Amino acid sequence: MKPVEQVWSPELAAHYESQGHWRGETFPALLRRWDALHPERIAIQDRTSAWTYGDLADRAHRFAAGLRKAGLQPGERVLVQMGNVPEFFQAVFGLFAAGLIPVYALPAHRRTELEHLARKSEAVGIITQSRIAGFDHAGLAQALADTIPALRHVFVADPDLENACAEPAALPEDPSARSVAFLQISGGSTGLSKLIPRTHDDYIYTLRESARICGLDAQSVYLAVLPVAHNFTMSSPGVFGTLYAGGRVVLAGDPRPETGFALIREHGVTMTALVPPLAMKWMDTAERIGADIPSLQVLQVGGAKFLPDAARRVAPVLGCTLQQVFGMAEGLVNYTRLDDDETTITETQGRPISPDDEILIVDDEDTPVAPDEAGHLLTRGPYTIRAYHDEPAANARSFTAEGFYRTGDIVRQLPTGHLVVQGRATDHINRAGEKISAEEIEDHLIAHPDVLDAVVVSVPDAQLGERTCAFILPRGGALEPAVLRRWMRGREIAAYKIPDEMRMVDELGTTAVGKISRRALRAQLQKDMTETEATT
Ligand code: OOB
Repeated sequence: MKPVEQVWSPELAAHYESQGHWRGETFPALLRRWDALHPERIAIQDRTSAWTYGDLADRAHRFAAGLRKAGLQPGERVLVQMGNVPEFFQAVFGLFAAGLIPVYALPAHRRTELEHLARKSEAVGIITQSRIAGFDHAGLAQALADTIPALRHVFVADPDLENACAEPAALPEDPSARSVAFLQISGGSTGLSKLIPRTHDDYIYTLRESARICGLDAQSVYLAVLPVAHNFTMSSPGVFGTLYAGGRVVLAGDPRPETGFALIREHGVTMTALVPPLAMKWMDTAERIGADIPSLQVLQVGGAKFLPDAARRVAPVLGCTLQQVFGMAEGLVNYTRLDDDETTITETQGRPISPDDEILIVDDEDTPVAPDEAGHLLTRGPYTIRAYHDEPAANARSFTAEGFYRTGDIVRQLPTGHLVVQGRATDHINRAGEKISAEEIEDHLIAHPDVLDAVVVSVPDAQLGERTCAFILPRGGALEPAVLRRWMRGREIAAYKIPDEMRMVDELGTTAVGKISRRALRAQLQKDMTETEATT
């Protein structure tokens, strides 16, 4: 099995340590500390259950003992595909306590994505629920285990994880804080998702600082609306940051505004986080039927660009402070600060967490642009990865020789350090915060026997921010979009990846599409589509 690791240069690592960013804390140690300090306090709640920090520790440790008893060994990887349920935390902290490495899949993922993640991480097991939003996840997990010999263990958390627990037993020693705690997944602009190894030291640093920047303390109540496995909901400050601060996490079963408003009222929620399309839906509903959510102090919006006009509505309509969050699973997270002036809050995407986040804004030749000019955002710092797991080619493309991560985002920086996101240089579609690789979808379309070629682009969309449009060059004869839609469903991919629009064309501008010309072609089609949109 390939080791997972994340290595910074010795000089930078020493610096991050000397600055007190990396403090040698680990997730299993955090759980024991919370249990020792405030076992009676409520940690996690949903519609039907409320777990104290003591309950969480007890359940996680018994699950860890069960994992050990089942024969799983420290350092092995386990996929976790769960919705916003308390058992997610039992699963993940149980894995940490047993020295295992969670790989976070999203609930929307289907066989194709899971199989890729399982193979790439060499996972030995999967933890899932029997159903999420009506889909048979237990069946899928079993089918995966039947096809991938290394994937030997299937744990289904229904009605709970008790069947997989054992009496507390000796657990392995805590891992090094420099070791990898888990694997997040990249939105991915080329092909399939890549695995992002995050260490205990680097991730816990973001929790500590995010909780401080966002004003969290033991009185804070955070409502998780977006999937908890996503980096935004997990750590900015998200569910883990809230637990780090000793606060309470409330889990929403669905993202509807009615559900959210009811949970905020019922539990006295002080903070929640949404992607822009959801934030707009919540504001529209609040204007229509009222929200009555006086406890809500901060609404975070991130994952995709929140336009200033919409941002300006948050405070008057929802009666809370807006915080914009511009982050990435690879590391760098920017926040507008709660005491920034209104223009900064509504017109920028915030500034970095750390004084040691290095920001470079460069032109196509990697030369720094003039101050306030837009360019490619490159970054390096105490919690931004230096490499994806087992991706030599992508690593060579995505990181500079000095270890800066090429984010693919086009930004400009104000004299205050705040960043304004202007757009994106890489070929992914940001559909309501879900990132879709154009190339991945093209590959699925081109696999159809009647498709000669396909190019996928994003189109501005009032609701979603961006939607996906596929230009299809059929091999000959008529090809119905409905046929291709069925084909795409048959590929067993996340539903959000199926193109919103399919346009059959007689030509795609150039036929012998190599990598370079395909990019040019995408750019051209993108431009044509955007101009058509603007005039209709
Ligand atoms: C978050 O993480 P990912 O990994 O799903 O996506 C990262 C990409 C960024 O590179 C950028 O293209 C886009 O999502 N993005 C934004 C944005 N926040 C993310 N674009 C414009 N404005 C924003 N506010 O999406 C993520 C991770 C942690 C915290 C927040 C978001």
